[in-house]
Amino acid sequence: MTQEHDPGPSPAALEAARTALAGARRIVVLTGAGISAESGIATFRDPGGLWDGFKAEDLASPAAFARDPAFVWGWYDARRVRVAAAKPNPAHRALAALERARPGAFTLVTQNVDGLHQRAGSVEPIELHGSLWLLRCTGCGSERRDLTAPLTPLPPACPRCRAIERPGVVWFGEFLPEEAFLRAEAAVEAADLVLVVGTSNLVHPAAGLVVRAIERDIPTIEVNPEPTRYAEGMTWALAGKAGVVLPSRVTDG
Ligand code: BV8
Ligand code: ZN
Repeated sequence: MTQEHDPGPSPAALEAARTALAGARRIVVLTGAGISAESGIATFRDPGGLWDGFKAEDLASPAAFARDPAFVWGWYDARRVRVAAAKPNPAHRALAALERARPGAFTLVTQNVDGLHQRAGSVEPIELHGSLWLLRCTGCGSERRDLTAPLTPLPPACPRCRAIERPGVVWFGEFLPEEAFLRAEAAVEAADLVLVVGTSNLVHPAAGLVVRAIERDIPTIEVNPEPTRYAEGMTWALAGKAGVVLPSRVTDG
């Protein structure tokens, strides 16, 4: 595939990407924290990101939780409060509109745990890293959705066995939910176009889905203000904010 890298999303690249999207029959979209940035939700690795001042292992790991569940829960609860007060932005809405416009031709895979895709109208996106809104019991393993923010008491206690519950997210060193990851892999294998929005492509195995799309030599589009490590391999690396580029002409959402 030819590679078009534009200084900002040039009209030609936007138009070409939009035409490719319009003609695609099996679209896979992979999103990361950047798609929620314009909803005011800090990303992970941009300056001022969620993990500023902390190493990821300090917060998003089983060891950290075992060491100090209240500390780790404090961070997750603060994120729940911030996301509950946030709204989906035009990027989330553009993807939900594209999904409605292309029934059966569209799969959304997200690394995000904020649930903003669902609040924008996306139906059951594949959540590779779980959800802020899921609680899992450390005792009996039961899971429940809970939308209250802030949570009290913290850490929450399992309604069934009273053991403390953990956030229903995937921590570093933990396996991704197998069914979700297999579905995401299968979707990328069958895709005839992959759109990657707002991820630094640093976290595996999610980033491996992008590598696979590039290996398959199908049209690939990246939407990110900064070129990522895989920008060179993209058919179109559209430099811009998701909330500006996606609704504009890429998805005519
Ligand atoms: C595992 C949930 C098997 C919790 C998260 C292979 C190679 C290298 C490393 C590994 C590997 N295999 C495993 C590893 C280790 C590790 C890993 O990948 N580490 C990295 C850091 C090197 N992976 C794991 O541990 C995974 N598990 O592999 O299990 C195993 C099991 C046992 C023993 C060994 C192996 C589990 C990974 C999941 C971790 N959980 N989150 C929570 O959210 O608290 S990851 C976390 O990072 C989030 O889910 C987030 O989505 C994800 C990725 O970050 P991004 O979404 O990309 O966000 P980031 O801030 O990095 O980037 C934002 C981007 O947006 C930037 O590019 C920016 O330019 C852009 N942007 C900014 N504004 C905008 C924008 N874009 C568009 N518009 C804007 N306005
Ligand atoms: Zn329990």
